Parts: sequence; structure tokens; C-alpha cells
Amino acid sequence: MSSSSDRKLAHVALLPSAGMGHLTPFLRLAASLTLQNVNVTFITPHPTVSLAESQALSQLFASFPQIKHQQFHLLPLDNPLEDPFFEHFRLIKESSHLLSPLLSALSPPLTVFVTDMSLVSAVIPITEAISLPNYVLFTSSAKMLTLFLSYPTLDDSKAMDELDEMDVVRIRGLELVPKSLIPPPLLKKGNNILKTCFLEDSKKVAESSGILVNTFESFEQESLRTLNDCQLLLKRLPSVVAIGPLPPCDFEKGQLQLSWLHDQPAGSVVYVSFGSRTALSREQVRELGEGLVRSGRRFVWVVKDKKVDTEDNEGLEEVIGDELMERVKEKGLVVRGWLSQEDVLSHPAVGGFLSHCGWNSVTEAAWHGVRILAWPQHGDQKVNADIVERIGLGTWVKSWGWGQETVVNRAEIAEKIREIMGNESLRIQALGIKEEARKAVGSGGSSNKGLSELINIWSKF
Ligand code: UPG
Repeated sequence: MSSSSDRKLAHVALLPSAGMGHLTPFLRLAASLTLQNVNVTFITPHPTVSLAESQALSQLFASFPQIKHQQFHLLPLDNPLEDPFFEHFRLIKESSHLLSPLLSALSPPLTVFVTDMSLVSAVIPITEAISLPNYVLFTSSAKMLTLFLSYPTLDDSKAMDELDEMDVVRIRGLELVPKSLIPPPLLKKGNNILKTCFLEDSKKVAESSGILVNTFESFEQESLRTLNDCQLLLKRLPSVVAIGPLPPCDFEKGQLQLSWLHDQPAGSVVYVSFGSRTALSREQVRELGEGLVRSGRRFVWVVKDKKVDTEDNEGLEEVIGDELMERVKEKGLVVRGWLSQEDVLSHPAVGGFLSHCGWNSVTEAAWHGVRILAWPQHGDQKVNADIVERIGLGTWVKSWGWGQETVVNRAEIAEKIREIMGNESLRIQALGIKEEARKAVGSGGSSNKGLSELINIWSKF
């Protein structure tokens, strides 16, 4: 039997996709692998879309100098049409032929390549050609993975059109999700960038060597079981390994002193943020501000009305309006664009999170045991909000619909904030989930074992 000291070190290269929602789990995986003595090369598509991404990358390399950094220069972006983040997914794929020489030149030779799920169809042919095992990191929930994998079959199915919104979509006898949770672009006729990515990538993922998901067993037991006795695909699916919640790293802590938070009573503050790439309409921003004031609760509010942070150049007063700004400041801390979420969620004063349910936000709330008031905006977020509600981490006001569908009014926002902040049983449940989350990645926990077994396998390649 070989001891860990004479075991060959695996050399793993990681390639994330665009946006903080996709980058963050890769940063955490890189840190986690490095701490377990794996050689890591981090490949960064260049340029990044947002400032937040380039800052987070600098922090990773400053904190882990042993991680090798390799820039992957993308082809020039011509004719950007839709969402800048999705455009980048496409651009990384279109530039993927440039990866071959880059991967082959890495020294020592690579053992394994881990890529984002949105790049799979372009990357797998490249890794196959150089016989390099390719694992996929799925940055959303396991439930969303079931939808991702079955999407080509659903897209072919005429019966989808006949289903009512609340009807459950089934595939080969398996209940997937109510149709109402499916991201609207996936239901639209004709092409759009999300649909194209889903079709291309989900067909190809069965050819990967394995799928890693940033989730944990007790959080998504049913979906993980479904995935591992998989009837979702006609082809055999590689193993799906839960490795989460990937713990936040120290370098994610912000520079901003949250002295205001230090003065607030434990559990009294609601944190309001819609992630890194969701812009609310100006009208909705103001209604939300009025709702926060009317709730009578203390709050930390990250205001964002532009998708990409480089375009966030108006002052807070201009976005919120001077008069509302004055009232907001009496009860809360308001920040434009970006605040270290890790600093906020880990603070004892924070007791609730009004969240769009981006998957990182959900796993971070679980990690810190903070209850969620879900307000999904787009993409996978209704699927994730449904998980939050079912597991007892939070509540979801379904009538608020998708973002931009309606303007949710101040009175409703105030009422739901008061409700969630006063909900003692949710507070206790969230703390229980925190314990489960930490157990999963702690020594001997299910996700800890999952990742260690992978590292063991990789070191034998
Ligand atoms: N974050 C901060 N400060 C901010 C805003 C965000 O630290 O002011 C961090 C946050 O902690 C998280 C990440 O940025 O780690 C944001 O990720 P997430 O919560 O998943 O939201 P999005 O940025 O919206 O993520 C995209 C999709 C989302 C999807 C996710 C993972 O919008 O729907 O689940 O990617 O695939």
C-alpha cells in the first residue's frame, strides 16, 4: 500500500467561465486543492468581464503564491449582442482551440483538467485529443444539474407546450420540476444564448470523466440520488460528486470596515443583495428602498442597477434619490455595487438575507446559517429558491415572479421582511443547516470524502 508521502502529486488545471458566480467556486476549489497538496494551475480567460473578477483573482494569487497562473488570451469580441457574461461564455468557447498548446506546455504534465459546465462542448474535444481527463464543475445546484442534463430531451418534447405552468415536468417517469421554475429562455421558441449553451453542453457532459457539484448530501439528497442512478440520459453519466459547500476563503474578506454592523444587536440586520450580475430597474430599486425603510428593520443594502460593475458609475444619491437616501441612511448601511458578502454573512448582527438565490449566495447563507427571503430574478434562481424553501432555509414569495416581470411594491416588501426577520423557527432551522454544511466538508463528512477520493484517484493517473 502506498503512503501519502510517496504518492505522486496530481497536477490539476482549472478553467472557470465568466462572472463572479462562476469564478467564486473555482477560486474556492483551487484553495481547497492547494491546501491538500495538489499542484494547481489556474487558467484565467483574459480579459475578464467585471472588475470584481480581476480583483478576486489578484487576491487568490497573492494568498496562494504556490498556485500557478496561466492567462488564456481570448479572441477579440466582435459584435456583442446579448448579455456580456453570456457573450463571454461564447467567446471562451470560440477561443478554445488556443487552449491546446497552452495545456500541452504545462509542466509537470497535467493529470486532470476541471472546467466550468458552460464550456464543456468546446473543451471536451480538446482534452480528448490530448488524452487528458476532463472533469466538470457545475456551479449551480444538483437540482439544476438534473434539468441541465435532461434539457435536450425536454426541448425535443412537444408535450412541454401543453403543460400548464404548475404542471411538473417528467422525464422517463422521474419528476423534474414544475414548468414554472424553468428559466424562461429555455422555454422560448427559436434560439437564444442560454438555450444554445444548454443544448450544446448538456449533450457533451456525459463524455466528461466526472461532474463535481458545489452542494452537499443532506441539502440535496434526492437530486444527488437521482443523478447517481441516472435515468436522465440515454448515455451513461459519469459519477456526480458533491464537494460543497465550498467554504469561503479568507482572501474574500473585504477592505471596507463594517463598523456600522458592529454596533447592531445580534441577528437584527437584514442583508439585501442580488449577486454580481443582476441589475434591478430604477423603479424597483426605489420601491425596494421604500420597503426597507417601511419594514422598520435595520439593513445592509447593496444597490446595483447595472449588470457589469464597470458601468456602475452613478452615485448612490442619483440612483436612489436624495430624499429616500436620507431616510435609508437612518436605518441602514447602503453601498453601491459591491461589498464582501463573506464579511456581511459571517457577521453576528446579520439575521436575514433578501437574496436572488444565485447558487453561491444560497450555499453561503447555508454556511453561515442565515435565513433567506428568496426573490429569484432569472436563470436557475427559481429552482434554487425552491430548494431553499423545501429544506427550510427560507421562504419564497412566488407571486413576485421573475425579475423585471412586475414591480414589487414597498408594502409587500416591508411585510415579507418583517415576517422573515420575526420567524424564529426559520432562524433555528437555518442554524441546523449551518451545522450540516460544516459537517459535510469537515473531516469525514460526505463532501470531504468525495473530494479526497477524487484527489486519490487523480494521484494514480
Ligand atoms: N458577491 C459579493 N459581494 C457582492 C455581490 C456578490 O461578495 O456585492 C459574491 C457572493 O458572495 C457570491 C458571488 O459574488 O459568492 C455571486 O454569486 P451568486 O450568488 O451565485 O450570484 P450571481 O453573481 O448572480 O451568479 C451567477 C448566476 C446565478 C448562478 C451562479 C452560479 O446569476 O443564478 O446560480 O452564477 O452558477
